[in-house]
Amino acid sequence: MKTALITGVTGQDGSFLAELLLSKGYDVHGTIRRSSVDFRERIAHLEGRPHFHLHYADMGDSMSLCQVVKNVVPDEIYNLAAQSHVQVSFDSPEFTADVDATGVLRVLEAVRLCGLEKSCRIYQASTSELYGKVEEVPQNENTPFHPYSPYAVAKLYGFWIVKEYREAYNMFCCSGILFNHESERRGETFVTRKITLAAARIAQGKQDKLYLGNLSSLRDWGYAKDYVECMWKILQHDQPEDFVIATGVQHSVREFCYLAFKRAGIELEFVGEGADEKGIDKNTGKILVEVSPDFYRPTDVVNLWGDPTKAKEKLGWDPTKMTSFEELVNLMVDADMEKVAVERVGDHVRTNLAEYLEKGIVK
Ligand code: NAP
Ligand code: G4F
Repeated sequence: MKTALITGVTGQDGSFLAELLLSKGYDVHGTIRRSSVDFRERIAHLEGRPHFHLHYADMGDSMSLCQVVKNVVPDEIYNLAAQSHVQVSFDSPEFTADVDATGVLRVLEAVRLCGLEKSCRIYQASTSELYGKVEEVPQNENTPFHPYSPYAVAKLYGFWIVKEYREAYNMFCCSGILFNHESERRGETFVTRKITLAAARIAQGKQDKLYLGNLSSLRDWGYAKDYVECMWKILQHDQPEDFVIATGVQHSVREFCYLAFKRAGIELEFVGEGADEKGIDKNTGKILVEVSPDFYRPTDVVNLWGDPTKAKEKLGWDPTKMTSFEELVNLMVDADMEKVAVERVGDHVRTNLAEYLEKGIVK
């Protein structure tokens, strides 16, 4: 039985990866942070299961990381923990650097200090945000990086320190340069989930309007459950190498929005341009989507499009066999329609969140 350690197991990807590794017969250990709220929504169904264990550790705390690596003695580490929100990284740049850049170094050093550098394979959750202000489309492993946010700059350090430890110490450590991947478990302030939740709430009369930022931004969106399989494959490969994982297909935020509302039973028509653009309900003429500059970023990455040829050739990644864009939108909307249906009007946490999202108080 192999032993895996997942940092960030409570996150979207961590929860799917834990399920995958358990299904493959791994002993799975995950790190969690102390929180005043004990309910860990995405992994609640796994807690208490045999071969699933949780440990306290923080990416900002070397000692906690060393301790967990020493106690678990993992064969594989999946370093997923991060402050993962690009817009938040402009508000908390130092925290983001500490967790997303120095945190990676702390994990690598913990492995070395525990004497596991020959036996433990490490996956680093790298990102298409490294391409940032893109220098070519589509982007592959040879495309130059041009990070365009504090998040991306921090992740760039993570990418290079992993490469450095691979070359300097011959460690099996690799980066997956993953393009955006979403799911029904996606954090509620990422654009896709914000849209699917709002579409569900508006369709059910629980929200009036959705405010978004740049509707023309382009992303290569896939399904998170498909992508965690690639994380595992990267560590099973015979050589430690970095891989781009993407679908190879690009869509705009506007397109995502159109399809999500359609699935919720509302056909939108977009009129106007830039900050004046609006999404209007074709049936009622009501304005349901508006642009709010509150959601513009100081620098925005607007043209991500991945070329996963290397992963196709070496890992057998076949995006045509994976969840399509339309299927992804539909499964997210369907899950949120169910979730919203049982939201109580008197549930003040939920109600406030919807209101805050709508007014742009929370991004
Ligand atoms: P996510 O849902 O935001 O999960 C992030 C995880 O990191 C959570 O478990 C979070 O714990 C944990 N974390 C944050 N700060 C921490 C700290 N100081 N110490 C310990 N744990 C901490 O992110 P995701 O979408 O699953 O993404 C997983 C990884 O892939 C991230 O590194 C992200 O940057 C990267 N990535 C994501 C995508 C994507 O499209 N999803 C694409 C490329 C790369 P709490 O639950 O306690 O907050
Ligand atoms: O959903 P987003 O916040 O994701 P973003 O910035 O692409 O980052 C995600 O994917 C990265 C991989 O490329 C990960 F590394 C990262 O951890 C994270 O998972 O924004 C997508 C696009 C942006 O261009 C943003 O400007 O949507 C645009 N957008 C338009 N309106 C909005 C909004 N984004 C958010 N979050 N909220 C809006 O209202």
